Amino acid sequence: MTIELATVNITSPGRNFVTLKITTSDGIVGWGDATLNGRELAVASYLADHVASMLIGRDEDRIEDTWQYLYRGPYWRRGPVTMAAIAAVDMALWDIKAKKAGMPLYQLLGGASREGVRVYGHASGPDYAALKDAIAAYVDEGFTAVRVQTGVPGLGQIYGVASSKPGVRYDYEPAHRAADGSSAVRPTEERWDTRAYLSHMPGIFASIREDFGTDLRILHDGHHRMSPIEAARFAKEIEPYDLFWLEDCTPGEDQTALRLVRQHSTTPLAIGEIFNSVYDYQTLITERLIDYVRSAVTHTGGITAMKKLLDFAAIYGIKSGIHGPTDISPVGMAAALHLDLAIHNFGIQEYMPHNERTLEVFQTSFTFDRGFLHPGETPGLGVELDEQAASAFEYTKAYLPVNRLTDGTVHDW
Ligand code: GCO
Ligand code: MG
Repeated sequence: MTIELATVNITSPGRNFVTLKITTSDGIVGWGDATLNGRELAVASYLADHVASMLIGRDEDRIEDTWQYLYRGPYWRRGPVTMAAIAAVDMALWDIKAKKAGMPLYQLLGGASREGVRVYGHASGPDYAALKDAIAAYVDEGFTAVRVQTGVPGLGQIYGVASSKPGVRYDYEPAHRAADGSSAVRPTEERWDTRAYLSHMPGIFASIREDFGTDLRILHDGHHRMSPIEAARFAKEIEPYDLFWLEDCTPGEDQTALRLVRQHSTTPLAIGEIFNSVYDYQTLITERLIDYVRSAVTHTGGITAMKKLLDFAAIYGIKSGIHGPTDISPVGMAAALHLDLAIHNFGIQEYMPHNERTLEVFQTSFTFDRGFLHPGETPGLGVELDEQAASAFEYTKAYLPVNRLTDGTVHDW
């Protein structure tokens, strides 16, 4: 059998998703997530204009060969657009192979290494009172791990913190459309002051430990906003609050920056959500500068590449912490869950539940129970895109915000 058709679906049930559909000559359909937040159409074009026709007539079972063909073939390597496109093809082919085998994908990856996948939720609030409510709501639902983000006095809206009070959970949306809901023309802008942040956050962690005790796993995302020396000071100062991890404390592209942080602190470090290749981790892993690998299956070349990356990390005792915000579609999330269940060096999985409209468009078979997810027993990835339902939600351009210091200088985020 061969691949007969490869088409790209773009839908926006509250936020944008790009999904690749591969159909085999005997009618088996596989799905792959190709969503790159704020640059969705670039990946859609890469797939539709440059990859789809090459797939036609290929043997759908030759996943490794297809991966190498798409990675080495075009000469231009890596980068989020290319690697998201390759990821979508890879996921769709694994979906097809597992459907043909009549097994959930995790079985083909070696079978379950655990009963469920521990997840962490996103708690945030403009101030500590709001953050405390949000954490309490997660604890009530059975979550054993929570990422905590909060506003900083003197600063306005900052990334990762829900601004309004839509409910107890204070959900936030990482990308913004225009105020009237139409396509955004340019990103919104936020203001940032690292000094204010560094003096505010340790007290927040102290309050959380006081209110919630020592059992709860607390995670925090620095979102690339600190310099190496600031990150070193911060990581050292928050050691008494026993974080599960401090994520993206410095800008990701400088792997050696984490040497300085490591020299000064034992706070566990996680990095990698903007990485797209195993080479982005070469120094970090071989020098044991991190504790958790944060790549998304969707942005790192798919299941084939993630399995290799995580096996490489395992040799150095480094664990997984796969990226799972709402800009990863349910297809990408399912791919993560199958890997999480199968690999030995699983650490934790990020879980930001999708909204109801998204879950009408993508039918999922994963289940949540008291802080743990399971990918389910449906053959394949266990997610189907309802193209009819998807067609009701037209693509609407949305952008992640840009970050500036209080004097107007463009800053990392
Ligand atoms: C996280 C993140 C996300 C990203 C987002 C960008 O840890 O989940 O930092 O919120 O910023 O995925 O598109
Ligand atoms: Mg992050």
